[in-house]
Amino acid sequence: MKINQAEISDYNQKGVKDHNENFDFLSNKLTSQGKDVGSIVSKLAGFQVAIPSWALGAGGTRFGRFGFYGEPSNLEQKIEDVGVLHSLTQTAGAVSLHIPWDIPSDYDAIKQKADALHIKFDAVNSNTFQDQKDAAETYKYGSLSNVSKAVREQAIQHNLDVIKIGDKLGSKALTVWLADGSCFPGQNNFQTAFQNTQDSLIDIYKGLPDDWKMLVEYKPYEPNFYSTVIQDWGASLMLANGCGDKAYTLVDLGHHLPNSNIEQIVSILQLKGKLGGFHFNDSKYGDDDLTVGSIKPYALFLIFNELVYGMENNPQNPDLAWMIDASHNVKDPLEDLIQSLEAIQEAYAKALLIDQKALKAAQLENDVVKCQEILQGAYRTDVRPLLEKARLNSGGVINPIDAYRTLGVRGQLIKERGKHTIATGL
Ligand code: RM4
Ligand code: MN
Ligand code: MN
Repeated sequence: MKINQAEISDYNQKGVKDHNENFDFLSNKLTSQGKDVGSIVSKLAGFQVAIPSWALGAGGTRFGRFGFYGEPSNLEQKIEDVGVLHSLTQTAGAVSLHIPWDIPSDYDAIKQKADALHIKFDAVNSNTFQDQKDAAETYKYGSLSNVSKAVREQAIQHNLDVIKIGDKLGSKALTVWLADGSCFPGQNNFQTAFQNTQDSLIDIYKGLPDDWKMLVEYKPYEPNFYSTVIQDWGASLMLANGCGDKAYTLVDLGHHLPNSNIEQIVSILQLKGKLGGFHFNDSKYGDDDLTVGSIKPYALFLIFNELVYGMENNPQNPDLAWMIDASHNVKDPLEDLIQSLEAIQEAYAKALLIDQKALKAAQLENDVVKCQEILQGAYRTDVRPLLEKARLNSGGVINPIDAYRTLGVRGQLIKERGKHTIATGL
């Protein structure tokens, strides 16, 4: 299904008066504080976040999975779903594929479909955490870190194949996330596992086209519960440095132990020019993959504060690969993703309101109270009219969730696809 421009304009008519009033009020206030509202709105409009191909269907837990009607059952339909998100929000202009869950059967057709919907192919993700049918070797005891050379070679080859697939679609980055680790003390030799991983990553890195990046993602636990080989940003950074200039650390917000100061990690990686990508989600306990901003919106804002600072002051970093990495157990996946996109834009907009000069001055004077006032003053602003304006300027809708429901998108998808389709993914 495709949402056309006439439906969008029609829908916007009912909200445009309110929007204009709210926007003018906020814009006047911000302008009187010396803010450049036009530039904030255009930064928001330019901020595009990739949708992971595995998050368009219902997720599940190890206790079960409750399907969601009208799920996309092939890659074409997944791209159509991203198209729906993009036409409503105008901030989801990319898709990130997980291989082998989503190998295109007809590359030209997929590229055409994506082009027509203004969707680009972001980083491609390799999967060496599941065994594939007919695979010669098993990943039960690890992939790139495995004690067996044959297993490592199979995993290296898979990553090289993923690069080839991504290359045909126009992707420019490979994301490597490893489940490798151990469940019990003594099961693995930490040094051997780390060294094997480094050597394997170097072999993959050698196959990276010149204009590509390798993004090394870390995670402290799960599915292994005693140790993970790439457990934290330090391990990721060491491995990236061991590969070379085109290798970077990828931060997934859910991949930290409770109370980690993620904004500080982000900041230091940017200082070192080694922050390459970002997976957005939210969590209460572990890798919960919940809707962005649903649990800790202030932490998200603080992370964006560092990102905004880094984007302005650390040109040593590449353009970051932004992606939502979430899973949906009880919500309509598309509604959940719309909420996540909105939360990202909101945190970004609030961070853009921070008066960086005043903050620096207050820091130099050790005026702790003023520092906090500056941050919280920005955080407490209701920036939603700015988001609406950015969407309207780009041809999107004023209120994406309301529009999704008013246009009856899920109902149409069920009519087209039936009830019992199942999307590939987790
Ligand atoms: C992992 C990690 C990866 C994602 C897989 C599906 O926990 O977040 O980024 O590819 O899940
Ligand atoms: Mn992730
Ligand atoms: Mn994860």
